[in-house]
Amino acid sequence: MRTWLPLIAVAVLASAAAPKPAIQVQQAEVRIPAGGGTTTTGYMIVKNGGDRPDRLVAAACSCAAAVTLHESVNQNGVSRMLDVKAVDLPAKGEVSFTTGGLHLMFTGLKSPLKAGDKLAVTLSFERAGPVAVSFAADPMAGMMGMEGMAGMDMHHGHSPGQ
Ligand SMILES: [Cu+2]
Repeated sequence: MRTWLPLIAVAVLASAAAPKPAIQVQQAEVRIPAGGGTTTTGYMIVKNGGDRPDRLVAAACSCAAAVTLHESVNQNGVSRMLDVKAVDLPAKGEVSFTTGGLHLMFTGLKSPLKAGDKLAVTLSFERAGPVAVSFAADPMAGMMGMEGMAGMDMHHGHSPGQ
């Protein structure tokens, strides 16, 4: 009996390591810029259903020259945007990208957006790897949440960077 125990332990470890898709992205929207501008913002909710933390480290879209991770912060009453190197996703947790907080920054949009357009964005996660997400173009993107009416709101989840 005793000699079987190590084999059982190995079997349990192997099944626990089996991969499963952990990342889910919901309410992915990009705001249609006013006046045909070529810079805009994207919003979403990123859920990590996995047992281990992950990090969003990059975003890309063939629709734009660049997509970067940004966070709006309020410093001494002045709202400004900071580059974010990575966004931590706790195990079994979620992070919201909303107006006045974290967002994707699209620069150099290659064609004008209209309502109903879908942008194919690839999000890159440290652990989960690339995840393809369709962002819907909407003139009100990011404005439907609790903070939607307060563009200069004072509360934001955490300080930028590490
Ligand atoms: Cu920005």
